[in-house]
Amino acid sequence: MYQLRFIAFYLSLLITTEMMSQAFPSPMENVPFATTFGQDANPQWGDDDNSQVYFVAIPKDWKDAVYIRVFDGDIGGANDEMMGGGFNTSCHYSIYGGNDAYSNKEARKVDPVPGYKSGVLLAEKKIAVDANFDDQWALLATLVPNEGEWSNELNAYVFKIICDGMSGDDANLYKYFVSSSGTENVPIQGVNPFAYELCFRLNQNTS
Ligand SMILES: [Ca+2]
Ligand SMILES: [Ca+2]
Ligand SMILES: [Ca+2]
Repeated sequence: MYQLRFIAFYLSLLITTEMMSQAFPSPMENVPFATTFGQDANPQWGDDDNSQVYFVAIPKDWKDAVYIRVFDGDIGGANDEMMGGGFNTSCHYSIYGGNDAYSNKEARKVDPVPGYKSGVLLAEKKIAVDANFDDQWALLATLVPNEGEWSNELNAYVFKIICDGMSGDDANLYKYFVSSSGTENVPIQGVNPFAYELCFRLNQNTS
């Protein structure tokens, strides 16, 4: 009973505003974690596509390396939502740049369609239960700004970060930070993460 009530509070929300923060989801929006379920989870729990797409725009003046860090990138231990009596879920993180990573219309649709992984694959990591990623910040990828797709509209290089739920029925809760350091969260002036859909848990304490 508790579990049913609990999981009913995951929502996939359409996002039209930029988040204006280098942590994403943005703490200013009072969304502490993004949520991505494994593919064996019931879609009625709130995640209809088992995939979360973010874009990150890096201002053209920033020439140094950019570090994508993830908090609680694993699916196990703290923060995550166990279903079915044990953690059995893995997630595949992938980061894309180059032509088409952002400009491809399919990549900006709310639901993943063939083509949402457009662009050049720059980094990927598959994580399941992993103490090195549990309840702490960890480095996911190191990026060279001009490997992103150049956008005249944004006056920035744009990267695409995807978290796909793979097999399993649990919920991965996690968040990202775009940092100028690989070992701590140091904001970069002008960096702008944004998304077109976000699945997150509304409120844990509803009863
Ligand atoms: Ca965890
Ligand atoms: Ca499970
Ligand atoms: Ca997690």
